[in-house]
Amino acid sequence: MSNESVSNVLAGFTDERNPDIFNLKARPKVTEKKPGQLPDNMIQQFFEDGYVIVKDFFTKEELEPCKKAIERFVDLLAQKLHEAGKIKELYDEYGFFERLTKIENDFPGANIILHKYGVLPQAFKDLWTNERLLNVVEQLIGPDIAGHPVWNLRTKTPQNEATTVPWHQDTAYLDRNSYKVLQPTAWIPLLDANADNGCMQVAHKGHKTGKVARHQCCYGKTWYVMLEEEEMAKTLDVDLDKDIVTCPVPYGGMLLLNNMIPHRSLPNMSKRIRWSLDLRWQNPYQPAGFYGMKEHLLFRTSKNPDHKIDWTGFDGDDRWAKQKDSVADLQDVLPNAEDADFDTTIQGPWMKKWELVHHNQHTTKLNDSQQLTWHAPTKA
Ligand SMILES: O=C(O)CCC(=O)C(=O)O
Repeated sequence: MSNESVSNVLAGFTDERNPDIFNLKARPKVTEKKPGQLPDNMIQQFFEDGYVIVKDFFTKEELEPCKKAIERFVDLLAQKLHEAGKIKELYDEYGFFERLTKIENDFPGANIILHKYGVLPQAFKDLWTNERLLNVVEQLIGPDIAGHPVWNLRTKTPQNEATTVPWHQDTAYLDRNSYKVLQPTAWIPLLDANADNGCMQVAHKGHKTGKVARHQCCYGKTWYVMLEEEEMAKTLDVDLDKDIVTCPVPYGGMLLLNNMIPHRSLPNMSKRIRWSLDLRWQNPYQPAGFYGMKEHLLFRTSKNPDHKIDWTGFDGDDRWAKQKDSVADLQDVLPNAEDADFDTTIQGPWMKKWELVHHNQHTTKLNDSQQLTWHAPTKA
């Protein structure tokens, strides 16, 4: 590799320090206490430690519609795979925590198709823009709030490498413009998440330097970037013996994460699917850092308390297809790739940003021009 291409690959690493943006100094002044808002010590913990676990935040009525929407997605996926002869049965006698695993046994990678489905049902929108939740986000970034284009449904089927996310800083997936922007995440499990079923771990205070460490791609047989523990210790001053914190989150709770904090998810060693959503926000007047592929969406503005969210553009903008197009010049098109509806690979610009140290089915298709989405069958 030439020196120039090496430096291009490593362009995401930065020695610049941006601690003020992510630490206590960034904390907005909130004068009026609003429903749902967290006590001061928890907001302080978010900035000081880089994360905070919030228990008992959501009601059953706020979370159950998300589970129902996911059940519907799984059903549509089962029908589609069954119609195509890819799975033996519909497995409709299995419930929310088991059915996708059964489907996955017949068609490995089914969970990936669902992960990248990219459709935001009303229930997810309602959760993302929940009044009380936005009141908390206001405590972190102030009264002007946009939804970040990167949101995820995690389809964490048991003992599956594809759903075990290695150490990373969220900024590693984005372009350098995001390095200057506080983009908090709410990680919301749809069951009691614990070490056995693959909850999250964080590196306590690992955001404090304000640096983005050198990541690599891709982890094992996945599309994920990865941050070596040695690099985390060297660049982000993480003490691997003391700073790693396991974060169980009960159903109804959430884990709030700073976008600079190194985190990972543990393997799911249980028999149930560990479903979760991760949703992000930021100031609407700052860049999303998503390579210009998709912009954020205004949720709240201090200029207009009656602002109505307009989802039209956001809904129509398929980020998974754009991610793939953005890296389409890297290799020749692969001939005879499988039906696009059942493509179980993922590509994205982060694969060009970091050094590619492992090649797998995701990286070899960096240039495949197939569509990324599968289309739900219309059902009477
Ligand atoms: O849910 C997971 O397993 C990983 C989530 C994650 O890494 C993230 O939200 O950045």
